[in-house]
Amino acid sequence: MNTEELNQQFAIRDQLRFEAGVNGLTRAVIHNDASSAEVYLHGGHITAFHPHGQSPVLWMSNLAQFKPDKAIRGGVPIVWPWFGAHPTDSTKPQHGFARISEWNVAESSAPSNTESRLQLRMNSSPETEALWPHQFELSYTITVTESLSLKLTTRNTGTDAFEVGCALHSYFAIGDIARTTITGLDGRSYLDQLDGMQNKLQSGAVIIGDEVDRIYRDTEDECVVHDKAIDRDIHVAKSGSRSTVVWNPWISKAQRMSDFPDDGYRTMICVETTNAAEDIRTVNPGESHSIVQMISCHSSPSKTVN
Ligand code: TA6
Repeated sequence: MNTEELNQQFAIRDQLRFEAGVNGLTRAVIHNDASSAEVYLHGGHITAFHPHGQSPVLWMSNLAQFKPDKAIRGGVPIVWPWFGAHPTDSTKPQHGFARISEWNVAESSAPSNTESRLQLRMNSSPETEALWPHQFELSYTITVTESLSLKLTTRNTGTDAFEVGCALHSYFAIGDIARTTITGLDGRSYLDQLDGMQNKLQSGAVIIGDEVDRIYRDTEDECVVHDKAIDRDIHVAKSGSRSTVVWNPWISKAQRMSDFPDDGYRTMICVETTNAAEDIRTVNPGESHSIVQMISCHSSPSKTVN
């Protein structure tokens, strides 16, 4: 559908419309009395979430390439149906193909002037089956209020069970990585992707002073990104997931990524709601699995209220 047809069928007066975004890629622009947001149909990719009165919650690379065969750098990439490299074929796209596919609009609604909902959908096709030989319907429900709720549902529409790894790979905007900590993972074990997937134990808050790439295991807990530089706490709650990934590329990896500014590591942190490592899920024929991430902002308690 072109933007005119999308607006005829799904636009919501004063809350939701479609337009040509960067490089002409179609995006939904959401603006209600609570927040604003942007969602590209390319990759089903949220590129902005901005509660009124707050600074942007999601980090976006100023070098992001809005190209059909490339994932957008920043925002919330959808990693699906495998996390990381394909388990047996390294020629297949890193982090699966959902984030480099064109999604369709299934529904839009505005339950109130402070709540906007958009559902995107992606179905299996000959192209997807060439990469991953299963039939599926993938739906993504985005609910924008003063918080952001993301629900990714995998339905097996085929006749054989399949395994899915996935992530809502959220990039959060912070004032300064040196003044940021992450709580909610104390006492959890994690696989260190930078040290041969060694199993290690988290003690206390996560402090970032170098490249970090960890799959935290067996946790359903909410994480909080404490951003002391701007006195903000970003709460990342979840369901349908028992693994959480924390990633910051730090200096040298940032320099190696062409779509990532060299100093970008200072103002971003990824806290990802995942089904990764041993948390991948089996979906039987006719059944579904949903993974949900709920993002909300609060002024940090240390902020003096006057
Ligand atoms: O989620 C962490 C991670 O798997 C890292 O290893 C790093 O590769 C990051 O994802 C970004 O991956 P991408 O394919 O988007 O460059």
